[in-house]
Amino acid sequence: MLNMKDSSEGMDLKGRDVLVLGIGASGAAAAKLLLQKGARVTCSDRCEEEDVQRKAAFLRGLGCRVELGAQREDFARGAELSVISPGIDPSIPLVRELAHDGIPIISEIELAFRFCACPVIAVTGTNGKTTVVTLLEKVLLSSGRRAVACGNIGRPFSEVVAGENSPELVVLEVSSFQLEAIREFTPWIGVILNITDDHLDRYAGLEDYARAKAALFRNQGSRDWAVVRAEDKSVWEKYEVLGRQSELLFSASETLDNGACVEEDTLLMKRGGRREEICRRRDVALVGEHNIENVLAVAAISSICGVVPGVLRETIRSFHGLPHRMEPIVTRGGVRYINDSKATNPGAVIRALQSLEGPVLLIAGGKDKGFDYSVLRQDISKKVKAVILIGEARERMRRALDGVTEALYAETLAEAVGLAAERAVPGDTVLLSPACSSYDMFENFEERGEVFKRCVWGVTKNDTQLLGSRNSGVRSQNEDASGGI
Ligand code: UMA
Repeated sequence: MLNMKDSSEGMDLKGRDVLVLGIGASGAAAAKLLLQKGARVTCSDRCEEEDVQRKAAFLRGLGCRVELGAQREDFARGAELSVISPGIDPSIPLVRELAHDGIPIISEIELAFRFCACPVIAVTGTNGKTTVVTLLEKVLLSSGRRAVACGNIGRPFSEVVAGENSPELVVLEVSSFQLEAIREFTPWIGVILNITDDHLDRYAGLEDYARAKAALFRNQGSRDWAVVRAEDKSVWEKYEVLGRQSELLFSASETLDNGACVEEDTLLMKRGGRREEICRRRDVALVGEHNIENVLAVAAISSICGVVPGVLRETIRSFHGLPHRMEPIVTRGGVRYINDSKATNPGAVIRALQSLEGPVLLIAGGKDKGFDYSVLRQDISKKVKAVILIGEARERMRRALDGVTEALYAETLAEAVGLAAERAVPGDTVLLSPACSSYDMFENFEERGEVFKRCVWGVTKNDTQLLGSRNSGVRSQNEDASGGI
């Protein structure tokens, strides 16, 4: 068995038997990195579908042993180390068996970190991670740093580490799943943007989910930095992960003596008695108040990295954001259509609603992750004229929102857009912001957003081309479990 204590500074994996669980993006990248380091790699994936078969054949070609199908508890025999994909729940029998046998289980980001030659800036939080990571990468590149964005954003960290061109800085988007199996992973700058309910299908509650996120700061020492939202500082203090590193705060609502904040309509960076103007509110090209927070977080990190304010300001001015995140589609007949398909939890919907002026027709629903949707009542009662509900969660959502606003059901996203368009008058906004993941009706949130856009551009509610790939009904739990989380 691999002694994890003696194995920092790279880990000597030559000739070691390593088990990789899951051969999705992160598992496949981990397997390649392990092979590069001389390990004997066995991969296991429970799925036997065609695209997984293809991936398995490719990995076999590289020299891995790959088993598809039932992940039997005895499968792990002989493994000295195992690398777990983020989408695999650690409570499955195979993983429990590994733990029982004392075989170290590490996440793919832990493996990559052991071989990463440059400092890591790791960004987590319930919402805004991808926006912050993307904007930060742009800021750093504009200031002449060889920075690379990777991680939960899509490109696995292991792929970057195994690549030929070593970056100067890694900007890593990190999910709570990836943090569950870290050991020595230590970001130079750790950032937690915010925390609200999410992934309740994996965690017992907010407490459990927050504990997983807090692990980001666990190994940090005096040379490292924790960047947190001022309003959340007490949340992280509870987990005793702050204090050893330096801290920098950001806040869109509090004036800070040290940190990134807003005074009147100016975004400011205050550090060590110095006060620098970042930009005016109107310079921020991103839509919504929550994006002011995201920009402030980027400003705080940039300041630690020594980026000059001019570069930061120009990048903020020219960054219009990412698809499917409060993405304006069109204004037609005085009605704005906004695609916020990435809003897969209630916190994201609250942020979306708070950032909009005027009446909203809200399209929500999808795969039910077990949220308490009544947290939406207050903002919905203030802004939403009607909520059009789709997908598996619609019945529970309707009950949670009972009496707050008009609630309608639609069988398909196209029908939902049609119903919203019929009710909208000039000045209204039709907003897709589902509070749910998409897997009951679509491949992923991107496909849901694309279908929404096509509906908005061309909609007629009877157009069957616009119904979404799996829109013939709600998939069963089991079927859903085979893809994504
Ligand atoms: N699998 C098993 N056994 C199981 C469960 C799954 O073998 O019990 C297999 C599946 O059959 C599949 C593989 O594991 O072949 C999938 O692994 P995965 O779900 O970990 O997905 P990856 O393709 O490796 O992608 C992961 C992240 N996915 C998840 O965390 C669910 C990607 O984030 C990330 O971009 C990628 O690694 C690279 O780092 C996606 C995501 O949805 C975007 N993240 C969640 C989010 O943002 O909310 C956390």
